[in-house]
Amino acid sequence: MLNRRVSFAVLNPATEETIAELDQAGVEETDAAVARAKEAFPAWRAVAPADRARLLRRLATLVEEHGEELAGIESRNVGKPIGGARAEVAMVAAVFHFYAGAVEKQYGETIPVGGGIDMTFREPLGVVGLIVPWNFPLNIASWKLGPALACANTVVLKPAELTPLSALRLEELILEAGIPEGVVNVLAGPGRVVGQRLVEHPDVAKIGFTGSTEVGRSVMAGAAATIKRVTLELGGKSANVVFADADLEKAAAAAPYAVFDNAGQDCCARSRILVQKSVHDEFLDYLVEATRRVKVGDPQLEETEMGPLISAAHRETVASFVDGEPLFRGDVPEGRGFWYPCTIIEASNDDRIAREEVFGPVAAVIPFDDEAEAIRIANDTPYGLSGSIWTRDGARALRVTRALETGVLSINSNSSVRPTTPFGGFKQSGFGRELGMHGLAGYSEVKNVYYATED
Ligand code: TXE
Repeated sequence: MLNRRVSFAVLNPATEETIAELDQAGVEETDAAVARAKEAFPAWRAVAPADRARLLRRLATLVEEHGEELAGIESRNVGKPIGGARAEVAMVAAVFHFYAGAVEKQYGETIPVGGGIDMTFREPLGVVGLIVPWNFPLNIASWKLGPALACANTVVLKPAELTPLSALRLEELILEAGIPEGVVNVLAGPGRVVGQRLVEHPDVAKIGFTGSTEVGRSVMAGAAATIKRVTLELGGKSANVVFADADLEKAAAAAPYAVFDNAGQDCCARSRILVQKSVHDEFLDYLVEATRRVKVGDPQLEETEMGPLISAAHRETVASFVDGEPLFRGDVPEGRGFWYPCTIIEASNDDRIAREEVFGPVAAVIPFDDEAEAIRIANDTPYGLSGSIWTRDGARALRVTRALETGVLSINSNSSVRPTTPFGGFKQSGFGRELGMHGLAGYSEVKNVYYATED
């Protein structure tokens, strides 16, 4: 049989132009990448912690030095506003800085036992497969790469087919930083080929996955055959709970950005806005006004706050959630690009719009009577990733915080993600934690050692 090169086009979703043509990796390339990572593992694991920290620090600095270039790639490939892309690249550097610092702080324990000394070590897993989505390509890659490398694993990284460019550039910077060849291998190829092969491969010890709950399920099922470790960061349908005693103007000014940032293609999107009935109309007025001000347009302009969706197919999916006349529909640029307007819909928590992850700029506003009902509605979802509570009552904030079934919460804020704090889901939003010191636990194994000291 002839060996045929298969290539695929990478688009700019704001212009629909092809910005790259890449060779598509298949099973053979995946096996070769895993073999390279396996070969590189013993030497990488033997690098002294201080030296590994220095290499990660150098990578963080290179990301900073190439910040403008990387932000440009991400903006063109994902359709992200350039300002947001810059902030994301700054976070990538911060994540590598954090994990550079963490390399030498993974202490073991000594545990009191009779007859000897008991101690624990943190050991690397070996080759890990990292599968990342298209919404925050470089950012989410760094959340997995940072701890994986800090714990001395080697890596095969598979970016999403739609957005492989920033990861391919990062691979070059990784080599430039002095991280040895074979330690990180980036493969651009389809999920059901490259991703699935990584999941099945007997030499891959763990899969770090971010993506849809549906594919997450198949990753988990596929991992069972080789008892692979998995970390799954999946979809969300998070609640933004606004109580009558909140600073309504502040809550309404923030709410659009909790749904429409990244054109709603954000697993943390607070796409169910729960509003207490006594302030419902007042809040909606503020919300519509604030949403009207969201600047949608050319991602290359500094002032732009929202760009297009990732693809024509995804726009169709998003549109399928909206029937009838919404409460509010914003404007989008005319002409080419996969645009979809900011949309606000009044809904009940039983409606499809409130049950499924839309992954687009569509917010569902749902009224509630009191605290108990707010908690019941917020938890009435298979997901549990993020959420916000808006109230001036501190005791209520803490009561509701404890009652909500979600991995990440913010009080009087939209903020979910920081390099230093744990991130991950409850329920069908996945399991395992990324970022902060918690992120390290997913990339190492605890070894317990007993040393007999008595004859
Ligand atoms: O995700 P997929 P898609 C949600 C969001 C979105 C929907 C579909 O609701 O609309 O998922 O997006 C790889 N074995 N999220 O289709 O398919 C794939 O190549 C192994 C939420 O892009 O889950 C890509 O690299 N890997 C989310 C990655 O999995 C496979 C982010 C994610 O793609 C595979 C993205 C397979 N069988 C989408 N099939 C979040 N939590 O942020 C695909 N992949």
